[in-house]
Amino acid sequence: MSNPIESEINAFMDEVKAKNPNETEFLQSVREVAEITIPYMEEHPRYKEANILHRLVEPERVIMFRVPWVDRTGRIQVNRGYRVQFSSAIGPYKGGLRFHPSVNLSILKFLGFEQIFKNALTTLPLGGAKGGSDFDPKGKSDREVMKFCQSFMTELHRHISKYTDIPAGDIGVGKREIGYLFGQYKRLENEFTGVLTGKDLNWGGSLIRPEATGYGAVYFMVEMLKTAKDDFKGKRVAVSGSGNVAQFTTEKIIELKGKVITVSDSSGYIYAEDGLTTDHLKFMMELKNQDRGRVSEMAEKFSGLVYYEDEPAWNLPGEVDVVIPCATQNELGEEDARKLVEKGVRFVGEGANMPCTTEAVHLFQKKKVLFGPGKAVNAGGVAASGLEMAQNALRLRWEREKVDEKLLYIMRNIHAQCVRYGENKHGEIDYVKGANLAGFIKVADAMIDQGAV
Ligand code: NDP
Ligand code: 2IT
Repeated sequence: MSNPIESEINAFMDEVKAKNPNETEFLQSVREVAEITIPYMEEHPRYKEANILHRLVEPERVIMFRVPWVDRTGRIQVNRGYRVQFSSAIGPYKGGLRFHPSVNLSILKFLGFEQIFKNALTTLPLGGAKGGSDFDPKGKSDREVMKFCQSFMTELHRHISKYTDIPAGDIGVGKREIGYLFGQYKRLENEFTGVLTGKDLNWGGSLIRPEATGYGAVYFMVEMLKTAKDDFKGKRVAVSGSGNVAQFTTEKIIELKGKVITVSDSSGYIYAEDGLTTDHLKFMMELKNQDRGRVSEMAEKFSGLVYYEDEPAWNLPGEVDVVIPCATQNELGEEDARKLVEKGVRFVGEGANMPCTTEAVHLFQKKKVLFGPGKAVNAGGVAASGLEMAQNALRLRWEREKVDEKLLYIMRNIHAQCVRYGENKHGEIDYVKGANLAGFIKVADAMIDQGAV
């Protein structure tokens, strides 16, 4: 027989499942929040009386649209575009756009739902949203990407503004895509405003925004390691991915004298027994950002690097102290977690959104591995986006040091919130509980203040 709280969680999940059948990623992210907030609400009935959780899992608005565009051969292609405007309780909708063939409503709803709590943790006034398309920028020419972005924005522009909804990048959406999207918005609205973040420095971007998610993740992990009276020096760190988040996570760890022993892409992973050097990283950044190549080319260029085709980084040979998955959702499962525990991992931080499956998270926690969830660990990116919005509103640009200092302060504050709401009487920190509760309370209080809207 399950206890009454468990029954309540299961009954709630059954309801959400009935309304959102087949949305596995969305249901996974909702369950994590429900498991933590439903017991809390037993002791704080005002949230239950206001029916907060049922209201929160219903997006304020979902926009889904056709995106037709003409490819280089003259053929008319069509993709599906989305924007999930999840919650505006504490600020205008804010969150990235993802262009990847795997994009569907479930994935964008999970990302939008996560974004609500993440944005609340930053302490900035930002609501939660996510959007994107099943368009695949891989193998497309710059012109094709431009055509697609222009068509995407031709529909999206009527649903966003600097006061309503401020998109940014995510997987497959970087500086190039943000440029084309911004250009089309400006043309349609005849307005030069900070409606997107992640802009280039020349036209309204912020210093440190490109670095912010990776740097922020490492700033958070530094605080986590401190709770165990430890630091990054000499640590063997397994990173996955080789995109924006992986690149700047790697850069900061090298600066702190840690050893990044793996990076990857969807084709395989690179193993660096002695840790990646700044030369390796520079090559990887050019390879990924300009040439749009594959990590396998790193092993062709440098003799000390080994490439493993079709394998996740978690298969790495040798020992590991810290794991920071920075690629995509559910890339690290229970079996991977078990192997990593055997190899000695003590600290895990999600650079990506929900890269660890529920079972993997539970295993890490059972084995007393300190585990930081994405909504806390990777919040530095959206935090710097919030700082970009502030600079746009003030019509000025802050120095690199100033933005970096604010980012560090925000990440330390997020860590402190996790400790405040997640520490038990033995001094053990449950970061999943801490991050979810801290984010939930802020949003729930705002919803109560604003009434049934
Ligand atoms: P990029 O597009 O820059 O890089 C994505 C990386 O992940 C690439 O190495 C890519 O490999 C790999 N990847 C993507 N999809 C898959 C897949 N299905 N299987 C295996 N590997 C995959 O994206 P970002 O670095 O910006 O984003 C990475 C993660 O971080 C995402 O979860 C994103 O939501 C999250 N995030 C990003 C933030 C940001 O500011 N950019 C902020 C907070 C979180 P390949 O080249 O082979 O596709
Ligand atoms: O997942 C995320 O937090 C992002 N992709 C960044 C969102 C943003 O608005 O900067």
